Amino acid sequence: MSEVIRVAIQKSGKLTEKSLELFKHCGIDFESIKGRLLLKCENFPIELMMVRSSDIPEYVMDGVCQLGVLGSNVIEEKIGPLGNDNPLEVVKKLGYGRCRLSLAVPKNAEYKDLSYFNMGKIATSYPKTLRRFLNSQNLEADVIEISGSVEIAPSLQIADGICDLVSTGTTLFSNNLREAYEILSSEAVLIRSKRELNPCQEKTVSRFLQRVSGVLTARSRKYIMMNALRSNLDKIKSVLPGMEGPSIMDISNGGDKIAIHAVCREPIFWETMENLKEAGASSILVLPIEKIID
Ligand code: PRT
Repeated sequence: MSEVIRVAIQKSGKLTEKSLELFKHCGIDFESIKGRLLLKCENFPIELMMVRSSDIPEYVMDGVCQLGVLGSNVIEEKIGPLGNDNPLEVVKKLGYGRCRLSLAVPKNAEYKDLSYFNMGKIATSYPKTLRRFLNSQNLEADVIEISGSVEIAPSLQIADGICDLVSTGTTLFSNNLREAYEILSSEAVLIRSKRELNPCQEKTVSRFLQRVSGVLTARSRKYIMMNALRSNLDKIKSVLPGMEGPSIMDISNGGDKIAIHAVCREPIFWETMENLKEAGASSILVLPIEKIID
């Protein structure tokens, strides 16, 4: 029974670099052979299949791949909304590739609310998601399917608005458009089929997920070290929300001074460090954490 699992990721595009980086941080090394679409790994029972994002849902559903990394917007478009009826499930949100699918209108359009689109024309590369949204809002509009450069449609006067992915908003701005309504938000997710795998593959999936969780948890936490008088400990604890611990250590020849070490779940800003100093802490160090297994 094979324990090897195949994971589909985007071959080249907005999610590729961050996805490869995630595998690297999980300690999973792939042979790097330019142009090869199936990459083997020597230190983990995993193969990486480099494909187009839009093909990933099918590959995972058909069992060609056991896992896939893609934007959740692609699942919505290709298969349908996530939930009980969807044969795919999200096993981990990955926190990158964040964007939103939005309706946008020409900058000078008289847009007040969604009724602007009723009986109008909307250009999009996401026709299924858009039609579902229009139905849910009891709106009727002509959906014009365009596979790329959707932003140009209103200036060519073939549409009254568009429905496209937005991240920074720069593309809309440069095409004299403005965001009118967010239909859904998206980020990169790790998906699998709801069908059971063989027990050895299930074990590999669990091991892989543990590593991914370890990397993502570590990214959201920081390790903080400082010195202070023992009498200031309570004040210091009140400055640091989301602190686990802390560990308290005596400092040799430090008198009443102690060393305080803790893992923080919340961001530590310069203001937090200034407040710590005011509460009596000195030699404050904030360090990134590479991996965590709870
Ligand atoms: O792999 P395949 O060719 O099938 O997919 P693709 O052509 O959709 O690839 P790609 O690389 O464009 O997008 C891959 C995934 O990245 C998408 O499915 C989203 O989940 C995610 N993502 C995140 C984005 C964006 N941000 C994004 N800004 N995908 C596309 N864009 C485009 C958008 O379509 C528009 O043209 O960027 C433009 C807008 O960006 P801003 O920053 O100017 O607002």
